[in-house]
Amino acid sequence: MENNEQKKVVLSLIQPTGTPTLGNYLGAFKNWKAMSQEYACLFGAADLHSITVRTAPADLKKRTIDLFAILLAMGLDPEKNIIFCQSHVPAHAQLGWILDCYTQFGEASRMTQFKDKSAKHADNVNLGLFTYPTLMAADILLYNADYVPIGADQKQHLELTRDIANRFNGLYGDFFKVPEPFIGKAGARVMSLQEPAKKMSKSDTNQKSFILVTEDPNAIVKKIKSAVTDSEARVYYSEDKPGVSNLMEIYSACTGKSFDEITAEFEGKGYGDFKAAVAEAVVEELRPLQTEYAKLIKDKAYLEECARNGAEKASRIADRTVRKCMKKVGFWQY
Ligand code: ATP
Ligand code: LTN
Repeated sequence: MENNEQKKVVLSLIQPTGTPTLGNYLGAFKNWKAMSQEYACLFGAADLHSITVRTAPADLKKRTIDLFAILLAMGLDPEKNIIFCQSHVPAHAQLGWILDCYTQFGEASRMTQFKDKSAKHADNVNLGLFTYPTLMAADILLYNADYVPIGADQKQHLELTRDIANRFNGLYGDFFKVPEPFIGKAGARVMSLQEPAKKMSKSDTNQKSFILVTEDPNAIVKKIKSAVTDSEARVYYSEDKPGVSNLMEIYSACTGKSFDEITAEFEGKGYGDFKAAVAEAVVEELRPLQTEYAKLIKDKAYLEECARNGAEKASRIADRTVRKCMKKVGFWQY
């Protein structure tokens, strides 16, 4: 990581729970790419987090490698930034344990993600689900991150991270950097193509509701054609038209056009023309990523080399933090 000029540090991870969607891409990855030019960034796969929900071993491995390749394929530079896989850096689990001991049961019990996920996976309410946020706090605090790009659903976890950091600092003197959330600019919240009141999510059971970043262009066109709209056949942005507004958001995010420009472009035309244009914009937006991904995913040796480099660079920073933190707590060191 080039941090000679004391650039601010940005860290964000994503769970390898499935292939990323257009929502992940427009809502998170595009911001990551923009931030990677300006900040000292760490991005990667939160694979330790993803075993809080039962996953077949082969799936975990494939999804992690896929996600890693996608991060590289979208143009994140592994030389300029640190692109890594959480489980390759043991310091995450080490600091996670320490932070568990500075987090109250009551605090962790209040996390809405814990409540939601334990209801959803009632047959597997494991301790990892409960301590998920302290591992996430470790991810962030290990690298003294200044900014953490996250979706609104993760704000509560970031608040808890700040509380833990402040508590530790109160006990042992200023040690952890207290991070700020970075919520991406408006217009990047992509909704389900079938139920536009819900966000587009890779774990949705309805395949027609999402577009995967690696999806075949013909399938993208089909899914956008069958996206839910309304019967008015006029393209304008309105809360009463969630389906059309969502497609406008997508079109705007891919082309840079404003909503007014889009409305003008489709004045007097029906949804057929509009959907065809949205589909083409999405296909074009994803094309460079897909071309690069197709090359990278065949080159396991290169992916492994990048993962090893990323883990080494991350470990250098993270191991120092853990050592210093353990010293503060009073562990015997030699
Ligand atoms: P899951 O379905 O497993 O809950 P997800 O697809 O909802 O996953 P996350 O892995 O929780 O996505 O999120 C990773 C990042 O992508 C976060 O920064 C989140 O804000 C962003 N993101 C996810 N879905 C969308 C969306 N529909 N629109 C915009 N951003 C999104
Ligand atoms: N919980 C996050 C993924 C995540 C993360 C992090 C995000 C794990 N560790 C550290 C930011 C910083 C999610 O589900 N989106």
